[in-house]
Amino acid sequence: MKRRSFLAATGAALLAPRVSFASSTVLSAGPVVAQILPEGDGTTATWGLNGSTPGPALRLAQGERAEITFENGLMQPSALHWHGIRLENAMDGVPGLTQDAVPPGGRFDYSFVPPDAGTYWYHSHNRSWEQVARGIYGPLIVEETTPPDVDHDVIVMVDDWRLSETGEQLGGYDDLHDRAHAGRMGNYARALVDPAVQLRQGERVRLRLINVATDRVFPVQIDGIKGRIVALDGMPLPAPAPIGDILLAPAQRIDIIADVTGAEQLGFVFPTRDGPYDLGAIPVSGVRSGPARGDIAALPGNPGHSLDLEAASEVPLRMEGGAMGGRHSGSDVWAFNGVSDLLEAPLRRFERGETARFRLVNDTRWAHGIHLHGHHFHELGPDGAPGALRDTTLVEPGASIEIAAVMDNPGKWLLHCHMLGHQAAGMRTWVEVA
Ligand SMILES: [Cu+2]
Repeated sequence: MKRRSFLAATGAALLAPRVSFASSTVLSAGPVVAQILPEGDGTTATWGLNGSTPGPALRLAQGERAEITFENGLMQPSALHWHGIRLENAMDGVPGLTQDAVPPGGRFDYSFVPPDAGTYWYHSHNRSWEQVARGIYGPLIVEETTPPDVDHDVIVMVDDWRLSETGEQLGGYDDLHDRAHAGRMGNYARALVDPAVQLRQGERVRLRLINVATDRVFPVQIDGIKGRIVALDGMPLPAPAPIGDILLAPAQRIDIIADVTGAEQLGFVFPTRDGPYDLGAIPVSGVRSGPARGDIAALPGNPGHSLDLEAASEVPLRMEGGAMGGRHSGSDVWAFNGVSDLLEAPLRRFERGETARFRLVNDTRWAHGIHLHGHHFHELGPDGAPGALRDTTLVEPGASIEIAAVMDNPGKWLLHCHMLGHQAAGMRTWVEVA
């Protein structure tokens, strides 16, 4: 971390995703110029969608088909993945597994029905460690049929970039040293919020936090609110939970519903070893009038996650390699169960509807955020009881965790580390559902 970049962060203008309420839309990837550093400190020539990075916020209706045409105006092949959506396999956007990469100048028509309401995101899944770092991503919101009673619904994307003093992207996307450690870290971080959002004290707000960074695990502290966590990775909690210490692995999301208590701002802070780092803030002015609202209720649940843990198939998944991990095989410094990258055969084939119990063992010195495509899984507690539903789980160095999923979505699904540098260096495999 460059101290000066940290100090320079205060008071930056926030980038905003524009909103597209659409069942049919075009996402066009290409070069963009972004104001990532504070206004006046230089712009960043990078990549984005429809002229900006992040790309537009897509708001879809639960259970209704969305048609999204992807146009690739980049100089390298690309494809879009709809992270956390339990969709048809052919629409999952994984080159080499579910589709061919879209060549420069090419297009691909995505069409899917999102079964679950919640907070998701879309991002490139080709050379993702570079394309996501450069800005090929955006928020994907699936609206509840009856949304919760809030005054504001605010998307908050946390990201980091590796920038020069004048805003140029510093590259190094393929750096093997970064990959063998925690991944490629930026030296400048922001919480991206639509700058048009204005809050009043006492208003109720829904915050949809999304970690869109390629490799960084973000602890986030939110000042000026009192509320509850209502969903993780898009999936509602059965009962709202205290906010506590928020930790977001790459690709994870947290939905919070809270009342604004700050008189001047709602602030996002990244606690670091060097002290608190200001990620940005939403201004607060004035006070809401009217009667106080009631307790924060749970969001309506999403359909179908009945585990059969008794009959579950056990799948060991041991994370291996990395710096100080004793495994070096060319550019493949990471592995699952001794194997780097995808083999011809899947790690495991499941009957449709079978419950799978993955035993994740992190035998490395680094944290990994493990993501299963096409399904959500329950994190199992130490007693084996199913906990929260997630699509990405953070496994700390030396830790073990069991996750269990109903493998009910037919097709070929990637299972990988969402530290995108780790994925690029071998930490990925796939499973198949008949
Ligand atoms: Cu990893």
